Amino acid sequence: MKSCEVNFDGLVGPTHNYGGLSYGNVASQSNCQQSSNPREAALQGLAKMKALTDMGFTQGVLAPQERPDIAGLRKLGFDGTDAQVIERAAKQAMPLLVASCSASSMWVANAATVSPSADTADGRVHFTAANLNCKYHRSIEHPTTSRVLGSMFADQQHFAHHAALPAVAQFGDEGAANHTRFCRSYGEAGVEFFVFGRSAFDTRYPAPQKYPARQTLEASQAVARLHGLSDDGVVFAQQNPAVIDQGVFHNDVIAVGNGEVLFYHEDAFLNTEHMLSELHDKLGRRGGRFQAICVPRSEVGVEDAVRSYLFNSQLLSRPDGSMLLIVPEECRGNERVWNYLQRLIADESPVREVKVFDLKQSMQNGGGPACLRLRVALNETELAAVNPGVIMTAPLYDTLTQWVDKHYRDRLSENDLADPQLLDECRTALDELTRHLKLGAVYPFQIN
Ligand code: SUG
Repeated sequence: MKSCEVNFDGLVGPTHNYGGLSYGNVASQSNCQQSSNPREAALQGLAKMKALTDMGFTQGVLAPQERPDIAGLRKLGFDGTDAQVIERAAKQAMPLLVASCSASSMWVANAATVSPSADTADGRVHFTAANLNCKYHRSIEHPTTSRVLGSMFADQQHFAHHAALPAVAQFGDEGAANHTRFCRSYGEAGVEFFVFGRSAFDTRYPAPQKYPARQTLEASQAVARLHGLSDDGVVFAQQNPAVIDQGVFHNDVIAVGNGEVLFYHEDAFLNTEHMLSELHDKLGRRGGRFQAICVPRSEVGVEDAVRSYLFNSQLLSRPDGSMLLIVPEECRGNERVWNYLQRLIADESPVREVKVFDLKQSMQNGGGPACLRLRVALNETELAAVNPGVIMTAPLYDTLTQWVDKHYRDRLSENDLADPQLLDECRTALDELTRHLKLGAVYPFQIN
């Protein structure tokens, strides 16, 4: 049966802003309190989705979340009407209001970890929502994420959903941003590659000194167990703590994999040789030929990789077996990175083409092309079971761009977050969106 990988991109929400909320994420910190343009952000994301659809890839859309998160603010002791909750939070604890307004659910590589049916014991596609418990503004995403994913992948015969892991730092889980899958073809059993930043219980693993390691080994192991993956179908590897301290807060900032190929930076991992040989052997036992493309630090330093987001690219397989790399505009703006990319496609590498996208609004918060998408490998039957309302088409693209033009502001700064009108605008927009995407009631304001 035919299988493919579908990219579900996060639609940027109406409250997209620069809150400086992510310690350890260089872009988020350095753009703190700049004014944002939510409309442009959403349109940039939609343009990428449309371009991939036009290239023949199956593309989906993942809905944004209700912000400000009034229910969350109430749990923190702010009461009264919804407008009073916002007003009181703005007066007493502005950082909490800012965190409650974040549109961070757009980075859906962090929404969940997904294992395709070819890898799992019960032959279903498994999803575990990520607890994102390293940062408050991200830890509030998973309940709605679970409802949205449940509505998109509702058929229990094909899809299994697991709740987020326990919400403690020891099980810090950032979803697919620290997970890659290698396979000969999407429908065949593959090798799932889990990359963690530290161990919560085993002191033999080193940890970064400056910035947090968000993903733990124990969280990755729990996800692999929940999904029913076999030992010979998984590899666990540790991220190099030194690069976390240079701003590599997720593995997808320093490596990307697809098919039989791992594209990574020389400094990305610890014990790299051992890891590569394990990937080679395990994929080999599944009939695949593992290929590693290592970018040497002499050609691209970690700092250039973090600034340009070279590795936060989408590596996509084309029907002729060659690969396409989707990179952000910032790669073209960095001479060393751009020269490297020209050499890469001129070489005998599987990557034959590079396409550049302007995602500046998201990039300024540390989210590149790969952060904006959640990959789900599906066979034909499973694809047919996905809620068709979320699959990108030319008419849906038109509907969504008009919807953005109608509801989104083109400028948002911190003061605007205290405006109760913003909550009404967000709810009105999302209510309409659930009808466009045929999601049903998924938001707190629709349920309570
Ligand atoms: O979690 N930025 C996100 C960026 C996530 C990128 N995702 C992947 N690498 N897969 C984060 O750090 C910044 C929000 C702000 O500062 O307003 C933020 O949450």
